Amino acid sequence: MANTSTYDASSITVLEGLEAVRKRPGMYIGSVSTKGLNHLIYEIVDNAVDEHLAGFCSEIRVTLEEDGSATVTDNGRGIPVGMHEKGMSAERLVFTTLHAGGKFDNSAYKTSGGLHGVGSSVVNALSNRLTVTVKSDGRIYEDKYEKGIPVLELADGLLPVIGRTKETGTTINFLPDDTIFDKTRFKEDEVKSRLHETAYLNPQLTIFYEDKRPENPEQLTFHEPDGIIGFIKDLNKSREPVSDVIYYSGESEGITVEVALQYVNEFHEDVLGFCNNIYNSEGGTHLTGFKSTFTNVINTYARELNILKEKDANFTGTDVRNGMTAVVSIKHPDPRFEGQTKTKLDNQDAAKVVSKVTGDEIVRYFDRNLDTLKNIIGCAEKAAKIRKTEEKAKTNMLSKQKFSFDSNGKLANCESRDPSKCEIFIVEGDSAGGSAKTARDRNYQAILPIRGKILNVEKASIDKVLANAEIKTMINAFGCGFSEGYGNDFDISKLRYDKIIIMADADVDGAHISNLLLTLFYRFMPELIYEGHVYVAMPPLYKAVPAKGKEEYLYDDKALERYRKKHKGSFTLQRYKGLGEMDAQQLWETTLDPATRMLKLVEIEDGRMASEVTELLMGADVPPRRSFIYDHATDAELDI
Ligand code: TSJ
Repeated sequence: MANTSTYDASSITVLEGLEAVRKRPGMYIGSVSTKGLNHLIYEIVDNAVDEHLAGFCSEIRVTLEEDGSATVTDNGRGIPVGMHEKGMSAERLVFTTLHAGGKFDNSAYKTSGGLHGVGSSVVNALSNRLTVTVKSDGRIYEDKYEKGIPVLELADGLLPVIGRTKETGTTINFLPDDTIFDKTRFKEDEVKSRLHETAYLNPQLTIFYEDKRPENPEQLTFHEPDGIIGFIKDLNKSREPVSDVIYYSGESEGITVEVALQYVNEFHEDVLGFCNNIYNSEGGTHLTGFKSTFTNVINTYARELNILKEKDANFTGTDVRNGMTAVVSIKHPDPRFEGQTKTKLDNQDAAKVVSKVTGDEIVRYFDRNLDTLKNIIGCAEKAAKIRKTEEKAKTNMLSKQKFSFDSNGKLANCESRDPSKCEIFIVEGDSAGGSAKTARDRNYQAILPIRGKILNVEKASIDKVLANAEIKTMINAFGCGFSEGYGNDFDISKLRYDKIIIMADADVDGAHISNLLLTLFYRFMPELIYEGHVYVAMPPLYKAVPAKGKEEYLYDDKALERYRKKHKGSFTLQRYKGLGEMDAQQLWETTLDPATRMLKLVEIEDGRMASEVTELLMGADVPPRRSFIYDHATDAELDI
């Protein structure tokens, strides 16, 4: 070895760190599904956003390359390439040590927003190859890694210079390790919506996105000078507004606060918290500060306006936020996080400051916009009325014993009582339900046919939801109860089926049914989704039977196109119009048999953008009436 320092103590720690990441990747990036894969890109991009926050970078480029790799470029100062302690360049430290932070953190903001924000070394460890290109001091430097290990031997720890330039910046190109990830194809829709969100949170930043992969080449620019106001408008674009977008900002104790909010005509709230541009999925002190002050302000006004009479109780926080979409974004010099996934902001001063800014600014706004205030109080009144009905309905129900177990409706249950082996198919339509009952393996597969369009739970109050026979049967069959804003009776440990599989046609109606069911689960049984129990079956569109060779199921028109290109000889093509038209044998092969079927695992993404992505699940062109679940449903995990 030319360089003896290769074997010193620091490189041993490096290898141990890499090994830990490769052994338990989920600990560092959440999962090895598509969600975890996309996370690699965000992990890298966040570094460039840091450089933007530090004031040195105005443009970021993200390219999904033809060879399956991703490239991220910024026009910042360039990662320092100079020699650091123990004969390692600063750049190598960034890419080989876990939690490389501190000295290389941009002083103003620590953005690492949780367990998963652990940085570039994790991406490096999980990549077959990774190339770093740094432009600084007139030179272009390059360094290369394979599975996290440096491939270049450096003389005196100095990076090779591969060219000259007047520009500065950093470029990372990496190819995810296919022995670690289930699938290594980045999902463009998620990447795009995350980048778009980053643009909303950083109104001075421009993000160029390019997909060079042959399936659907695309170039987009995300630049959102209206910031979180634009974010709110986008989140609400398929909802009916009840107010303008309200925006305020302020600063105190070195913490800056920005809030944008709007009311829409729906029975739910959507309040998102960000700290230093990182989404806090578990919320935290910034949100509690915002919520408590907002509730107090509205109650005070409601009494002043005599909408709440002396004898009336205050509106609850949930009442006040009925219909609210809000983004609370703060910048904090030293954020701390707690909670299961370390995404819950814990700084008490954040609550205080957000509360103060909200108190000052929202009162100023409402004093000048009385009509908006009255509309908002109207939303709270509606919510309070429903809450009171629900409370009554719930007490009644509890006394009547919530669900009788004889009323299992049309459920054809399975024989096994071992939940880890059992599956339940929720099947649209009686005829498909009938075939499914014949086709299934009754030992472990249960079938629950549902008819037509179930209730749209987004718009209905809980007593209506629970009066719906099909919903009742479902809740009853799953065995865990349900949860709602007022009290949580959901117990996932009682779940009777490991997999809950939605089975609907691959058309617009089917997509609608899936959407309604997912909305139901998301609202009343979200843990089912969070814990990875909910799937959507992907019935094939075609079966191709070649003159010789094996028949093949094709799941969409693109697959058919590929098949036509690949198979020169003659073949017959069978088209499935719907689940109802398949006989039991076909249904078994295409949709029920674990050996041949295709399932999509429904995941909730950290992303929360209502993007144009409504066709993710079914490939159908469905209007975006309620798109959040589809946005969150990542692509198929082939279940074989
Ligand atoms: F572009 C990118 F996303 F691929 C990317 C950019 C990926 C990674 C891992 C890092 C970066 C990056 C880092 N862009 N800019 C920087 N800046 C620094 O690391 C830097 C530069 C100069 C100084 C200084 O004090 O002079 C300090 C820092 C932290």
